[in-house]
Amino acid sequence: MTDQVGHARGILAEASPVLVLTGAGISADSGVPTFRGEGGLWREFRAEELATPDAFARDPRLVWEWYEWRRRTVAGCEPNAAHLALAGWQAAGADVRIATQNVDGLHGMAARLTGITDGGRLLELHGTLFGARCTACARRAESPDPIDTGNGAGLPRCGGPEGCGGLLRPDVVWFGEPLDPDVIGTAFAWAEAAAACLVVGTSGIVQPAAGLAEVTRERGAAVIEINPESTPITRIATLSIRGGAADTVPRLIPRAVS
Ligand code: BV8
Ligand code: ZN
Repeated sequence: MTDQVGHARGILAEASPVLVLTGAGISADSGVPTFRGEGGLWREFRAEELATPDAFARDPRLVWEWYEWRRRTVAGCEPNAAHLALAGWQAAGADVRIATQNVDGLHGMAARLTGITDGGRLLELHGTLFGARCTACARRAESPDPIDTGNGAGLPRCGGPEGCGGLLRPDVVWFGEPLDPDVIGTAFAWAEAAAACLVVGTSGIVQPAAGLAEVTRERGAAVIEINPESTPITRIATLSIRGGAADTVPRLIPRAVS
């Protein structure tokens, strides 16, 4: 793996801009359960069964309980060496643009810890666990206080002076819902412009996010994958390195900035 890491570091040192596409695997080393690995289950449900508008319409309390559990789980987690290495690379002035599928906020936390204030080169493609929005008037709200799911009445409602009293939902993109057109539009523009795409910790299953790496590849640029397992992205990767994010990503950052 060492010569692959050296080769990948060489490619990334020459490439600008670089698109970094991350998935749940980059946060696994921070203790955040992945979707499809062990621990990705919650009670007996799978993410695809709960992260949908139908599931929320059917049982908003169950879905809020799941998001509450995930928010509590993530609240105790810190960015790991992979998140911090990517933020450090950006802070050192490299044109590195991060598109994450994760809703755990760890990239944003790493940026703040690294002194990055503009946050402008981070797209949270699927929203955030730490926000909510009104199902009636679409107003965004801070993540609600712990949800009293003892009874339906305890579910978070659209409040405040302009509040309409509508039921709040987690501010994430569910399966079957379109991504924010500005967010995914920018992400595909980043993929088109990228001289290399670094893909870290994604099973490459969820679209349209996983398609970003293919766009970069189709433009003839390099795709470098970091994952302990092979994925559908492996077959298009210039280099696919079997390794964990926290251990491998810091070794990829060009020497000049690491
Ligand atoms: C949409 C937010 C259309 C919620 C999530 C083709 C084109 C377009 C759409 C589709 C399509 N085919 C199918 C679809 C529909 C669907 C889809 O992709 N389904 C999949 C299951 C086949 N896509 C959608 O529904 C999207 N919407 O297309 O809308 C539309 C247009 C107009 C009008 C109406 C509709 C919306 C998708 C977004 C869903 N929301 N999350 C929440 O989080 O609660 S997706 C969810 O999965 C998470 O965001 C997660 O990040 C994401 C992807 O999973 P991964 O991040 O890859 O995580 P996973 O656990 O799978 O893998 C972890 C990897 O890490 C593994 O490979 C493992 O080996 C590795 N790993 C483990 N440890 C480490 C590690 N790697 C490194 N280091 C380690 N230590
Ligand atoms: Zn409202």
